[in-house]
Amino acid sequence: MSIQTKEIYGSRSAPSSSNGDKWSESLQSVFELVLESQGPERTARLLENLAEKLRAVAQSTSHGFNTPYINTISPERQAPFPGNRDIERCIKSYIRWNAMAMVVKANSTTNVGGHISTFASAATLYEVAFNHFLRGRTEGFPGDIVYFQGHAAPGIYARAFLEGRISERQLQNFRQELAEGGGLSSYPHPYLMPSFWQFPTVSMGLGPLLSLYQARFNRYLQARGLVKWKEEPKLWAFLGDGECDEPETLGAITLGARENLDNLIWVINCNLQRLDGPVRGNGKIIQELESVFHGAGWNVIKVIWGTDWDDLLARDKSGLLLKRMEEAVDGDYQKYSVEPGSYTRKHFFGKYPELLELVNRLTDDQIRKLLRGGHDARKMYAAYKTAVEHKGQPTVILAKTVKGYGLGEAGEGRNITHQQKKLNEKELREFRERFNIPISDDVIAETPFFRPAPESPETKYLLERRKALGGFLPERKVTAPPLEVPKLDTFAEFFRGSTTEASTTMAFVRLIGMLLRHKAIGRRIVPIIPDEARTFGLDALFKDIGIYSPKGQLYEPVDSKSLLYYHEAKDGQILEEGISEAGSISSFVAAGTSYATHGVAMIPFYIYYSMFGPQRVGDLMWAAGDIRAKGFLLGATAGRTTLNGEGLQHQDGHSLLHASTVPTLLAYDPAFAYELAVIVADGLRRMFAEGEEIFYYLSLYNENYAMPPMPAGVEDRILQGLYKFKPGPEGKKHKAHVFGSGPIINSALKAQEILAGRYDVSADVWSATSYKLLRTEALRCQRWNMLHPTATPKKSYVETLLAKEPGVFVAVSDNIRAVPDQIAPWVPGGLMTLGTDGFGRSDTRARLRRFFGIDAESTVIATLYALAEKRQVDRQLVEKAIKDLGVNPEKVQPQLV
Ligand SMILES: Cc1ncc(C[n+]2csc(CCOP(=O)(O)OP(=O)(O)O)c2C)c(N)n1
Ligand SMILES: [Mg+2]
Repeated sequence: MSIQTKEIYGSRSAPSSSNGDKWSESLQSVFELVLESQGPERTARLLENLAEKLRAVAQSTSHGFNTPYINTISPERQAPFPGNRDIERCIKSYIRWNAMAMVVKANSTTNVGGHISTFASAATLYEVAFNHFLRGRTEGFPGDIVYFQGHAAPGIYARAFLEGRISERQLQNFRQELAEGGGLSSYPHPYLMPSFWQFPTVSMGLGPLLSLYQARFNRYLQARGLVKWKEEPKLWAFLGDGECDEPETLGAITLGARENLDNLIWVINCNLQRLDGPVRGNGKIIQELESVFHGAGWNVIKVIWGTDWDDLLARDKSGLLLKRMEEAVDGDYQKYSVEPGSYTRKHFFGKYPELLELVNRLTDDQIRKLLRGGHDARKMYAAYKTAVEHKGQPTVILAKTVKGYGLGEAGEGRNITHQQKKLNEKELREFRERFNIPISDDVIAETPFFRPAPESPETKYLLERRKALGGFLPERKVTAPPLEVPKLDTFAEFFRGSTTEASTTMAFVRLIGMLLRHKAIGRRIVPIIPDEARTFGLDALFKDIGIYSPKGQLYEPVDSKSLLYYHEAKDGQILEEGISEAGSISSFVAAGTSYATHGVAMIPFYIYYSMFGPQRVGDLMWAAGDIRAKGFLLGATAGRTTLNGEGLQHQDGHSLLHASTVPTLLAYDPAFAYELAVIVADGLRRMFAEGEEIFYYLSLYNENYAMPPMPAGVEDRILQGLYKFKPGPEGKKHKAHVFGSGPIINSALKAQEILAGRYDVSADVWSATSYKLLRTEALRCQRWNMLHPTATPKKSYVETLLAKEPGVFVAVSDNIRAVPDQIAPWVPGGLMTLGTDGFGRSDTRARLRRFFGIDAESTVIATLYALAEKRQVDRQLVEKAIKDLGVNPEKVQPQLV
């Protein structure tokens, strides 16, 4: 109820202060009387009843978290616009034209698509920010961080073209990246344009979520003393109103208020439309978002009406104009943007005769041109200025615009506008006229680009503004110096092995403990955990390095007397994200790109339940690839049977396959502590010493077994994905090879004994650490051979390794068969694979492994069957083994359709 009461009344209908004081005093004394005689609960009820009655007569009254449907900043409080409006309008018009032209041009000869209407509605939002607020990187200042709305990319390119940073050729090749001379990516993709784009945004919802965690990560870096900036950079995220339907957009906004992220500004372009039609035709998206953000503790600035409306509102003494503004729904407002002014006069103002009077001095054309706030540079400037100065909360600016603004008949405000990619000649002429673009009739049909001369006032102004603000944006620069990563011998203890049983998760806990103590990189490690530190045995870190909290620890933790108490600290190193995998991976992205964003390399280790990895947040992992994030993803409690009691929704046997689909992600499935250490050590070297922009996925398991010492000389092979771990005995009649991964290598080792002891088969056991890497290397060779058919063919690592190995090949792991199947085409004589296809269920490991057919006995049967298929043993032998080993041939099949 109390939200911004002053603003609610603005300067128009507020009672005069002396009268107001009298009324206030009288109400206060009545209130005190009631409170005293009736008690607080009854008083509250009475007041609520009265408020209800008030709402019934005055719709403008604030209720819940909403304020009236007018600008938050009243004209008196509006900061004056400091720029040259005429020049800025000119620049903006040229950018509008080029942004439209690049899409139209590209689609005149191709079908590559593109968007015109998103930027058309957002041009003022961007231009005011570019000319007055967004700061580039300078000495001692990393630059503001800006998330550009993906579909507005043409506008950002068009500006870079005017700035002279993008050539005409590139503009011409928008969405034709493989064309001669190179082209421009459809949307912001740092992977594709690594010196331009910094943050991928186009998968709706990811940009806002990433920006929240990035804002918090900026604070973390400062709190830990890893950066010292002259000023704190701001984070700006430009979003669509439709984008706010994504749970990722709004799902984490309380973080912003909880951690007082006043470095964060979201600008939501409320053009009232998404792709198919209105965002909230029957309601008001701005009001809906206002209440959500207010409720979440954000500072909300609504920019609904342009300057032309100030006078109308000021003259409306009856409050009817506001009433009418609140009555009309977004579907109506969309219609007003499409229809002529006469329609708005009749249907909007015409509802109340007093309102008709209010606009009787305006022509229909003037009514049609009454600007919405998001198209008015003065209103946007004031909103931005208030936002950057606001303390203690993040700010969201809700700016009302028209989708496809300026397209006229070709799409302005129309439901089809999002998909509009072509303009006919008449429409092009209208566009040119409306925005005053100096392009003559004879060439207009070709939609030529327009760039004012370098010495023109527009170019000078534009460049001078960027210079004053520190340089161009967006721009991605990698300046972080390489880190002194630990040498391989640092990990010697892992190479010696141990007879004490341990899991690879436990090995990882030891490993990260060691890295955290490492002189050169210890402080750069960022452990990220979604509420599972205790599950993985990482709670020991709480006390040692602390959990980051901007408030420190305001309470005495219940376990303060214990050794491993829950320790929050202002300079804590752990990011404990609570139960949010999406938030955690966002932190991973922020930390993993710090080398580019801030010039300070950080090393994130994000450890989580592997089931809630790519399956849950795969799109964010894909974005982590696009943004060139570095670091380690650790899918712990992996394995559909190794995590045995948790059942169907927890038991993961397919993340490695998901992970294999991300091009820059190296996916490993280590079996032993030494493999883990070799992979992590090499990852550190490649990413942080050599500067490779890749990241790692490692499965970690919770099954304990003795960790063997590392065989000599296998380091490179561990990294390449496959090596012989334990050869089978000599002097047997038959030969086989079993590839094992993770803890299931123990099935392979036990099968090796049974095969030798009972069936006269010598089986070599191999450790398969990465089917993905084996496959991609083989694919590279295959492609080269195909395209160089007469040259000496290249042989892949896996072919070379297996070429001289006689016998059959079997692979067994705790993953679905498609994981090892990845290398089948290159295995001599084919690969027989065993795996955990189907839903998991709760039971003992032994029973589950029998059920899925990945235990030692099942591996023996599969090996004998593979030999029988090659006619090397009798089929009867397989049948005998099935009986001998007590495997029920009619056992239930995991359901597969
Ligand atoms: C996750 C995801 N789902 C769907 C899309 C397809 N899509 C692209 S733009 C768009 C509509 C966007 O509307 P809005 O956020 O209001 O942006 P506007 O163009 O109106 O500014 C949709 C559905 C997408 N890019 N990402
Ligand atoms: Mg929209």
